[in-house]
Amino acid sequence: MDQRTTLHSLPQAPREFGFWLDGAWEGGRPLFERASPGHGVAVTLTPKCTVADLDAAVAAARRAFEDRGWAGLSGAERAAVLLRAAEILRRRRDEIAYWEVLENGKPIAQARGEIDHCIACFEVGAGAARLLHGDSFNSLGDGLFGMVLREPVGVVGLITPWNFPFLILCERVPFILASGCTMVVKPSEVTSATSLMLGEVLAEAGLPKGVYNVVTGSGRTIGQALTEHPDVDMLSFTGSTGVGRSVVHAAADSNFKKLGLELGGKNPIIVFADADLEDAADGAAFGISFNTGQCCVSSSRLIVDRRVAAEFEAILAAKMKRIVVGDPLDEATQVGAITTDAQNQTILSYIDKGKAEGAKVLTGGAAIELGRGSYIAPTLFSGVTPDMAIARDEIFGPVLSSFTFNTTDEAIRLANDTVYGLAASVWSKNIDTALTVSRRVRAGRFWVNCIMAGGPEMPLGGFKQSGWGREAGVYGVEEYTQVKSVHVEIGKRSHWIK
Ligand code: TXE
Repeated sequence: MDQRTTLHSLPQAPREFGFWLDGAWEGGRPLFERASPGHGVAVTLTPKCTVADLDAAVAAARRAFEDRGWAGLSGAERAAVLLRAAEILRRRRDEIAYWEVLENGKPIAQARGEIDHCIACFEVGAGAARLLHGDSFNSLGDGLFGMVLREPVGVVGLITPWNFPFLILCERVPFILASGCTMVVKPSEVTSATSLMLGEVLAEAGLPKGVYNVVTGSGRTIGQALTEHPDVDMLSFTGSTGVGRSVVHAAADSNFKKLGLELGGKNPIIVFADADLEDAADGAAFGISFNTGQCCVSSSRLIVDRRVAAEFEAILAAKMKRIVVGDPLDEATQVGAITTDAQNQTILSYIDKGKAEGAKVLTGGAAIELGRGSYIAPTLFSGVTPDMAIARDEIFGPVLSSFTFNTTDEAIRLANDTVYGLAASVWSKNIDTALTVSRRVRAGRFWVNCIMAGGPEMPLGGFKQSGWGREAGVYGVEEYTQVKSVHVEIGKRSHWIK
């Protein structure tokens, strides 16, 4: 069997992983078996680590930070490691995409595209490592000179979710490394394989031992212990708003570690009558169906100009019906499986709630039976009112709720009528409308006549209850630094004691 065939069929037996500690694999722990959400077949076995394993990983990261073997390198030397990692990822792209698909259920073609994005993250991180700098104050008078230094914050804990296991990891790791920090990663227990594989990639790229460690296990044990750990200087958490809140409490109750949080979203897509309706409908269909709607930036609230609402919903429903839902290992699949049974139940229960609250299903509205795995048809609800559960809660599935507006002010008010502020999109050919809406809707990422566009140069993160801080790009590297003011007296001191 050639590699292409192998990477399009299920493995003969689940692949067993160790965890990644101080630059090497560690084994001998009880194992967690993960079944492919698209097929219901066991695909991986990953260790159920103990809190003692976590302590060992934090100690390794601490040692690697304090010995200056990474933080003490020049930006150019760190960049060289990151660029080598990008090259290795390019070589191992199809293999990493394959394991991502098996654990997550996303389509294989999409997964390969995501790995390409991850490679770009390492390249941008390399550039940022060389450009990271502080500031100076030449304005303090002839007797004093001020420098503002950026120093790596230290040991970082990184907790990631299951929806984009490798992409969310790579939107953080290269930037954490660029800053000179070391880290302990705790991936979601159901999608740990590719975070573990990155350990091998980084070792081959020449990253010193102990700089990148991965400890696998449940959120309640390993995740919680990482958030409470007194020797972790900063924690970056991506996941649900509820756990995000507990992370804030844990940080306060332990050592006030610095936090970066990327939490939920209920993101608006606003379509004006003067938009290219075909383009906007394609964007709306993509925005809610990509990754089965299991995206923090999914555009799940359609806010459409009343004058074109019926026409637009009809175009959109027709497009959503044509989305190819199917086996994640099939090249033609556009939307794969729902990643966990719990998430599948959550989405179906919201679809039931939407129907019970009186919203009208224009397309979808049910599970798709493919004989194995969990699949849900991209769903469009019309006639949604702002008080309905499907209008307010993050469903995290392919379920789009449609509202209408009469004026630009009303569109902005509806867009902001949420506790979240992660992303938003506006579709209009009028520059005044597009810019006014972009400036007044409170969201960390904004798209004008496009959706989910961009690259790792651009920062990402949320307003309001969608989180704290920014990841990626130069902003992302700065997030993992502390700022220090250095004051230098020039010449003879003016004495206090006369
Ligand atoms: O997330 P959790 P879940 C949202 C989405 C989804 C819901 C639940 O609405 O339906 O969250 O998903 C670790 N201390 N998002 O339950 O539990 C856990 O092991 C420390 C949005 O999977 O927040 C995993 O590694 N860590 C989101 C990570 O936290 C803990 C992406 C996320 O899991 C922990 C995912 C604890 N007490 C879900 N409990 C986005 N913004 O993209 C769990 N974890």
